[in-house]
Amino acid sequence: MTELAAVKTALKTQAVETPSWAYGNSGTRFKVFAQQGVPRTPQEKLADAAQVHAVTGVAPTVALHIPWDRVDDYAALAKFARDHGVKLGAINSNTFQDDAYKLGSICHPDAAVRRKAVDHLLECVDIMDATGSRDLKLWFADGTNYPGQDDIRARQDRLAEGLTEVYARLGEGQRMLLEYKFFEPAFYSTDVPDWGTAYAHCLKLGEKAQVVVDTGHHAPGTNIEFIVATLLRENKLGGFDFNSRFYADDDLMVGAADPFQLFRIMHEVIRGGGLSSDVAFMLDQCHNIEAKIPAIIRSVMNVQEATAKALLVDRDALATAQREGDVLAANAVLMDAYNTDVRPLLADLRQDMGLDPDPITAYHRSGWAEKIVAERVGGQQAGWGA
Ligand code: PSV
Ligand code: MN
Ligand code: MN
Repeated sequence: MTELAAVKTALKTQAVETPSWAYGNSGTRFKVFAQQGVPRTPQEKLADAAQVHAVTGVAPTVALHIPWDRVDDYAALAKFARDHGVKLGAINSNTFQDDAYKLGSICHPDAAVRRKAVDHLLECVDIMDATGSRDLKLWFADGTNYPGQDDIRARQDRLAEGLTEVYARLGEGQRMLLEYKFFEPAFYSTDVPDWGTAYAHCLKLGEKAQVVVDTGHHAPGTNIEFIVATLLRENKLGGFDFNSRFYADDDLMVGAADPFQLFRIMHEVIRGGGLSSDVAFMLDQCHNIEAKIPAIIRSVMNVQEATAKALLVDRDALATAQREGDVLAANAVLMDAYNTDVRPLLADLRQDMGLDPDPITAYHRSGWAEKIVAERVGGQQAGWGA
């Protein structure tokens, strides 16, 4: 196999999961700009996600968020997805939108609130059983706003206790993915603020507990690829929530703010096991001012471009330069790959897969955007920015 053929083969195995909430209306705490044609039901979100998969060929699963995507029959929803050519992916829990969670959820000082939160997480595992989903994705908004507000060490004990109960409920082949975020909505202390805290909990819990790296959840200047390399080395990287940020948790299209960072991350993924490992490539984005489906298509393409460039790194030349201590040559090997225009390669790949080489144009040509504007009135808010 030629080198390019090998790169294409690898790219065909990549799967990018899109989030149901990215299809709905979203905004900031200042304003939600409603768009026409956005989905009103989980089924309509899946139908939109199916369009993204239809034109990219690499977005076969959709993450759900409970209760935003609550339905009576999850097995039926999974069948609906399959009938539309996609599958249900990670189940995202929500322990942040109820009044009861003002002082936290799983770390709350009151045992009754902790019970409510853990029961919700257990319900999410029930849903996974019905949908056939592998991953339970946990992000906790828990933390404190003022020094002394609560005992930050006791909160870690409560976190461990709750996670242990949920971990015990996981079935064969199911995983718990623990996401960290350094601040917000809590401003003084956050209960899972960084990869070290997430890693420590996952390590104690066992093999089925893995860390999720949301690319928007770090302080400016953080070397995210180092975290990725370390977690992969420890076999503890469960997946990514991809998005990009200029300032904080902006949830912009992945690769928009810093495509070079995305390349460096993908380089470490390839270095650490490649695309066939159990790392879930998920998007976690909100499209506040741009059209949603094209933005998600663009995001999937951005992930593919960064991946293609990472696959093009001349690993032998890099290893030689590194061994010889040739700093400039080593850096040049990486930059050569990064500076390669991989768009023709990806266009070829899509043609090989029986797709239009240009997914965005193909989507616009499909007439889907006009159809949903005509058919859907009163679209749903994703849950954010109310
Ligand atoms: C909040 O920061 C957040 O963006 C987390 O990244 C979660 O993954 C997501 O919401 C969905 O709950
Ligand atoms: Mn996230
Ligand atoms: Mn986030």
